[in-house]
Amino acid sequence: MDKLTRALVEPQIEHNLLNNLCIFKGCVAYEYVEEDLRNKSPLLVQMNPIHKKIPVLVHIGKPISESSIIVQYIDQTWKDRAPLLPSDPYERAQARFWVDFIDKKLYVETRKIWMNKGEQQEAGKKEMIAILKQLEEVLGEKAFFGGERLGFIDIGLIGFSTWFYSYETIGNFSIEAECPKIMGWVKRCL
Ligand SMILES: N[C@@H](CCC(=O)N[C@@H](CS)C(=O)NCC(=O)O)C(=O)O
Repeated sequence: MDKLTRALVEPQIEHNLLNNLCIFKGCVAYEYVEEDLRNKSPLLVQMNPIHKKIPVLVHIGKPISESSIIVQYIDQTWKDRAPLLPSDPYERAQARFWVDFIDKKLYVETRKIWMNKGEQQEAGKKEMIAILKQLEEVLGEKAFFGGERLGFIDIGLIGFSTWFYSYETIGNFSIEAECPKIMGWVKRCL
């Protein structure tokens, strides 16, 4: 049985999100293992000796690390049951581009909101809203970034939404007011 050391997303949204993904609907058996990051298990250290971070997917005894690499591995391994990336090479490249954009930009800019006050915090808020507006354009009128069903970009972004409430509280602003389409998408995902 495969072991999924913590899922691809934050635990509080895990179960609802996983229900949306065919791979986790019983098509593929897996075991979910919680990690205490203050007291990392020997399994985690053994399976991800370079970064010692979650998530790690262990498939047939072999570990795969880094969220977006895990999702691409799942897509390729269970393509018939759980296609997550587009089949068209150009569209696939575009999906990878946006996940890379989310990974590189969103975390860095949103950190400014909770790490700072005053001008730097304001700059973080402005940048976060600009990033989300950009992503709203990518979403367009589709239900999900992947179209009718969750795909690579949806999985890449949804984990960040668990922090939205904290950013809004710390930064005293409303993401819903600024980016209603993104908040509508979050609700559809969950
Ligand atoms: N780039 C990695 C980041 C993984 C990551 O930062 N994991 C955090 C938890 S969300 C972690 O394991 N932190 C423990 C540590 O840094 O020691 C990915 O996308 O998988």
